Amino acid sequence: MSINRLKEDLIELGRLGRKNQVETRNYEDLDMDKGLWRLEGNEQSKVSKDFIISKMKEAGLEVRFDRVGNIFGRKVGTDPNKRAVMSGSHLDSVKNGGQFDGPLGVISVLEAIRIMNEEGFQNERPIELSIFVGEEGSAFYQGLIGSEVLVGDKTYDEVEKIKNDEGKPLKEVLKDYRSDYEFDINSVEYFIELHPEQGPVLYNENTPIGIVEEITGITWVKAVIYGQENHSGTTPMNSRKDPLVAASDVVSFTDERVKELLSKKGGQTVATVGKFEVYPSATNIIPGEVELGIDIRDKVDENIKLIRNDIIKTIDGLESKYQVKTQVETLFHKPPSPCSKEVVEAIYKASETLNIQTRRMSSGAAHDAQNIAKKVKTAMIFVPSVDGISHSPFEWSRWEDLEKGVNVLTQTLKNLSQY
Ligand code: HGY
Ligand code: MN
Ligand code: MN
Ligand code: MN
Repeated sequence: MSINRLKEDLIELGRLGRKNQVETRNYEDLDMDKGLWRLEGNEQSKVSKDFIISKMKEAGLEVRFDRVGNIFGRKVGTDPNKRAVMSGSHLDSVKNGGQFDGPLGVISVLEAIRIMNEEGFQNERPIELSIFVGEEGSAFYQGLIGSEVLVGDKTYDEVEKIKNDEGKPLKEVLKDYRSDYEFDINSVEYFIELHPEQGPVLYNENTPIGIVEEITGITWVKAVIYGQENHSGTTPMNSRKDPLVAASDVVSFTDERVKELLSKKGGQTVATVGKFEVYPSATNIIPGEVELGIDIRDKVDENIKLIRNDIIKTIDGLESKYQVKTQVETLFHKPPSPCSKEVVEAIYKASETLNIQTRRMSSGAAHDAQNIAKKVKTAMIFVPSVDGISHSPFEWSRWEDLEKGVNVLTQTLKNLSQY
């Protein structure tokens, strides 16, 4: 396998995903201005999709788009009656994100297929490369929407209508990268996603490969707090309706409540107020409204619901405390998702064949794989994230780790395509 070809493709995708198209080849040349802004429908997203589609065609894949812009590339097998082995990830990034979260799981499958082509490997099952739309929720605010449609958690009709920040529906935003085709998940037997761990475990242990047995549960809550926009100089403190003071209660409550739960029960609950938008945001104006995006995760679904309900209660209590109005919406909820033992063992066997050290683990990040796992035997392969950093311009994985990841993925796909 040629790590250089994989490396060139990943670097080119990284270049296409940045605002000013700068190139980043090594960890040393990263800085805060070099994040990716590949949001569904923007220019970076379009040129990146064009790049990938041309590479998929070069590799001889039949490329198809479905109704919500998921992209599929099929390598036909010698036995078309057998259900496919699917592998893939997402291309979209978070705002100012890293260059491996998503694209690694796409380019790695492309590279595996190119290797099979060069070796003349005859896969019995079809091999399906999948690129899921809108995984990060950075353009359409709800995450994992492309893979949700494939397993029926949302319908094609619902997702086509989801609006972006400009109020445009997905169907319009992605009109050049969609068709009326609906993908049938029952045509798939196995699914694997190769992904950076996005946490510190593998890197700190210096273990090259993680085999994911379980993926975290996750819920996103959107809250808007409406106050009374007013003059900062002429409005006495006791007659204000300040949504920003009210919103700051939510931030400190979220942090304190999770730490209290952890001190009582231990575990790995996390909660983050990652989105905090003040309107109109000027030094001499008491804000009119504040929008919060709250992300809650745990391997235990009950804990997610407990924290979410307590946060919602706190938000409801703001109305009397600060004379503000509030609106709260749970955008989506995914329970913790176990992976398939059969696929976990298949990844382990492939790693043993290649004499590559592995460890089993759970995922703190959410993934399309947790949706697909509802209908298809699924597992994930992790590679180390340098310093455990992700969702940041400083996200990085070492090329020698990626080489091992792609080799394990290739061997696993070969094995599963012959079962
Ligand atoms: O948010 C996540 O965990 C994933 O990276 N979308
Ligand atoms: Mn991500
Ligand atoms: Mn990801
Ligand atoms: Mn993912």
